[in-house]
Amino acid sequence: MMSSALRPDDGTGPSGTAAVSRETASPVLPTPNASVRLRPLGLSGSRIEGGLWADRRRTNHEVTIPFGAEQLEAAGNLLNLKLAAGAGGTYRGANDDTGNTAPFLDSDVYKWLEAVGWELAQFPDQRLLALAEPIIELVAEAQRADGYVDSYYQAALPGMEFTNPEWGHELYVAGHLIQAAVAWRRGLGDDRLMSIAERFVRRIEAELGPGKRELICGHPEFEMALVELYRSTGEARYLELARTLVERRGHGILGPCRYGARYWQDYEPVRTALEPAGHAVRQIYLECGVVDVAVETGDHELLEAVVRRWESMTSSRTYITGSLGSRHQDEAFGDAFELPPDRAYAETCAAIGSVMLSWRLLLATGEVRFADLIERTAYNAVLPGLAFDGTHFFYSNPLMRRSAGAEVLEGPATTRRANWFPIACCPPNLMRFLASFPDLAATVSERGLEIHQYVTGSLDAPINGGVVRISTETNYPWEGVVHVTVDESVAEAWTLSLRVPEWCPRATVSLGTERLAESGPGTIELTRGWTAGDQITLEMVMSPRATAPDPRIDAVRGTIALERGPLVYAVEDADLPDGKSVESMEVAQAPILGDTFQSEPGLGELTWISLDATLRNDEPGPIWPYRNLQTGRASLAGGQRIRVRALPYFAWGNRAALGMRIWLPAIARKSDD
Ligand code: FUB
Ligand code: ZN
Repeated sequence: MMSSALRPDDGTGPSGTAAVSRETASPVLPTPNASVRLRPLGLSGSRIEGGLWADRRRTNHEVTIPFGAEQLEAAGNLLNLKLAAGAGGTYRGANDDTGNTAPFLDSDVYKWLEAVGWELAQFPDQRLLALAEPIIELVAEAQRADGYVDSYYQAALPGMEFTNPEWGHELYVAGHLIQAAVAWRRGLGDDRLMSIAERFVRRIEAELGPGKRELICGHPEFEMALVELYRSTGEARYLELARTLVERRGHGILGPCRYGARYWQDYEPVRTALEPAGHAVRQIYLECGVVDVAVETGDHELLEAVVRRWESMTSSRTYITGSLGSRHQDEAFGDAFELPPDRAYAETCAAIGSVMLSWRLLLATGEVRFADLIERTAYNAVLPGLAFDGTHFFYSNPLMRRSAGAEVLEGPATTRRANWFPIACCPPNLMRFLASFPDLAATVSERGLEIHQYVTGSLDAPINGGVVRISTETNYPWEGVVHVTVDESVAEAWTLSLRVPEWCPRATVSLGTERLAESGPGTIELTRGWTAGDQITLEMVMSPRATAPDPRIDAVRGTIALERGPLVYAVEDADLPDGKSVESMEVAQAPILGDTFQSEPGLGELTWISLDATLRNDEPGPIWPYRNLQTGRASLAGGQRIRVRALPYFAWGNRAALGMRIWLPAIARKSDD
């Protein structure tokens, strides 16, 4: 149940804001001419009303976003904009690992504003509006007469605008400003941020638009934002600028950096690059812009190039959680199959970017594999980033924490969840992700309505000139049963498409007592004349399973992971006998798995998986950790046999104990063990 503070939008918008005609409230809204198969329903057409996502989204609205405003104040992000607006003082910003002041603090303000825009579009709330109003005014005051607005260059490096395309992040910051502006326009009919954003883009165009200096930004982001600006304003020159920037990339425009040109994807044109490379968030955000340009210009070759890299990414550079980026040093994709669990960087933003990319590819192609990756990533790579209390975050999301590992207290590699980060980055990205998440649940097409993500909620879809209204009820992801009720339909037949996830061996669909279809992974399409009151039940077989990694992922060879439905599981020290560590745990290669739905203090209701495990009696002290197999035994097995329980990975790190692992060493039992 939504609390009383979260009442659905009554359509009037916040008082005192300039009303413009409303577009569909969606972050990605292809034009009618775009080459896409599916179209978003937007936040007024796709609503989440109960279950796990409703809970996390309520925490986001009531706790995380207000907390974010406090942190933006405390960390200096707002102060910097005040300096740009003429106040006295010194620019504040944490140093990055090169010792330079991070130049992109404004982007966190814009991500936060975007989150508020999408939230207010769904749930009018004077408290949130009152937090956002002065910040919007502050951005307006900070903007210079020539349209430029970037507090770093205004307050810390005046006169140096557009001199450091590699690290300056100016277009990255502008991209986030545009996305916030799009949220406030589409969600609320409020154009104040939009006019600021357009004036800034004109200033940027004058500097590096077509026929001007051949610049690109070291951090992609502006490209996808520009396409959205084109979609919202109808101004073709924004699309042309996005296309130009996409085509410029890959020709060595940016100077070399210590990690090489792959770091910022300037080593190979986007049409010919075969693999994802370099900094994960940069690569993923670039891909989003490339897809947007491709579908708006009908450039199939460009789209195919992205799909090719998506396939390379998913087949060899994606963690089981859906996370991306195995290298801390440069926050980068590693080599193929370089996926260490304990040293995983797996930035929350890279996972959010992965969802953003797969959503665009889903709209473009209609292929269910993209919705599958969205599901895996949303549950197992994005959700873990936010603690249940709503005020602690993970930036990096490793798949293992050592029980006695070194405590890192600050920065992206914090061992425990942190309140905030010196360079915030991921928390406000989580806020905007959760705020706009319902948009990902379903789409509409020429054929009918497609349901991609299973939630309790309701959908309104324009079909055959009328409106189809659907409500869905489910206890997903804990159970695989989804009830779909047609509340209102149109006279003509239309197709209801239901995704059968990649993890599901078998699903059936019934209408009342009549069995309509049965399927493995893929899509069940039901075409008929639907009438109000029709009740469809989708039943997906959901049981715990053990998963083995590809042997080429050397770091986890000889282990298994536990999964159930869309969720990846982990074992935490908190669930072992006192003093025992997940590091000494061994399980069978094909364990017998049980599952129980139960409530746990601090964690709420979760389905746990149980299995037998051995906790080895590891020798204490400095012994040689290798054994001669000619003289020793094949396994260290022997120790305490216990029944252990695993929890959904997204719930880890909410209790005091440190140790956690997803991949469990699996021992083939031999008679002499
Ligand atoms: O450079 C801006 C952001 O900071 C990147 O997207 C993140 O990876 C973090 O490094
Ligand atoms: Zn981040």
